[in-house]
Amino acid sequence: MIDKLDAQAREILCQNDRGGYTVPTDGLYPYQWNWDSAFAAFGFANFDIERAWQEFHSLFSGQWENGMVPHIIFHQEDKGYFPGPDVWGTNKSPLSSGISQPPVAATFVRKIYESDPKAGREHAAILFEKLADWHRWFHVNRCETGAAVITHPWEAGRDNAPDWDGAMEAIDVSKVQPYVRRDTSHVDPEMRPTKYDYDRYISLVDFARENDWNQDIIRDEGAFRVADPTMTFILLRANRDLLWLAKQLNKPIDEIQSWVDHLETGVKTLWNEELGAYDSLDLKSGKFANSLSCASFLCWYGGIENSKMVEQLDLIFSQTKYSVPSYSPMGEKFNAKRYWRGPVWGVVNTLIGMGLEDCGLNAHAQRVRSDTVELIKNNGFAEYYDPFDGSAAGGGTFSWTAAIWLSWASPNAKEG
Ligand code: 9WN
Repeated sequence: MIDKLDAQAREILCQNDRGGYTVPTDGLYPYQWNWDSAFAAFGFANFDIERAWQEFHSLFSGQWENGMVPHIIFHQEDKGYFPGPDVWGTNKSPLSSGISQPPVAATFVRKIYESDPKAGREHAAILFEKLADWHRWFHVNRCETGAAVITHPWEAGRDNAPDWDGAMEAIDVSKVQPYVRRDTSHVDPEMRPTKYDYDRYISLVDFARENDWNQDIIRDEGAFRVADPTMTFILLRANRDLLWLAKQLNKPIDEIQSWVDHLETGVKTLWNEELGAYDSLDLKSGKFANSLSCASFLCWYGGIENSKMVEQLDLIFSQTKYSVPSYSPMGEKFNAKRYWRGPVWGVVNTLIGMGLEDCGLNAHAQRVRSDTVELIKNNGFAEYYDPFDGSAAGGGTFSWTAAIWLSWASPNAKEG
């Protein structure tokens, strides 16, 4: 059974390979997505390390002059996805979106390099400078209050999380032109964000495009600016791994160390005492979201230990058959099927599990891993899963779920 799943996972990655870059799944997501791609590389490294390195190089082919690495690279136009390159209007080559995504890449570059330093040294040296430029972009443009900030829900990779509900209310959608969504023709609309959400997603893109993606204008006048635990913990971890790479490659370390120090202090601004957890903070209103989400549990991945968060995780474990739900089942906005408002995501479980293990919380890490194994074994390589009955939701034959199976969840995984 396990060997069969390993073979299936490899087959999914190969099927979703478009020649040097991997699409998340055929149809629903026909382009290269940023953090999906880093996960795909982590999966490929299990059986084809050169292909893994190639995935990073194709991702960084989309890097902007200012260091930003876009969340989507539109290598080949495809009418099956909305919003396409014309809506983003970034005029970059290759065509790309104008926002970023959680920078898991440095962490997977490190892991893949460590698995075979000889094969990886040259690749890691090329990628090091690009990663540093990208992380610097976050620190210059997105870390003004200490924690890392997102300017669009898509940037956190948790599109319709309840975290953004408050901030979304304030977005003006009166100028949004009629549009046709494509996602709901691939997947049950009940499992996707609503039209209310999409109108706001597009309004934010329209504003940034009309202002030529100028980061100062987006910061000062944009309608959405939320300090987010996903971005903060992932960037903190990525900086720690970049620092490790710098030492291996005899590169300067002071600037990277200052980024680590900055975020170690910055995460404290995300502690919501009332909730007793790390939370998203709307910088426009100054209000916490009051959302206990899967991102709250990325603290260990960021290298931050917190005993209250262990209690919170124990409580979450007791609520559903499969953990970790993307939003607390005790929260009033919980929905077991709707995307980032309840379902379990294997990729986030991987990051949470890695963090727990790094911090010596082995029993908790084991629970997260075994739930992920059961979900995949019983329901296939889905985009996400219902936390109560485990049923598959969203897209199928999903690259990042196949990747984390191969490199983290499978009993045969190197990381396992
Ligand atoms: C928008 C590709 C991406 C993931 C995100 C996930 C979803 C896109 C969408 O799919 O977002 O970026 O159209 O719904 O939320 O995390 O990277 O798998």
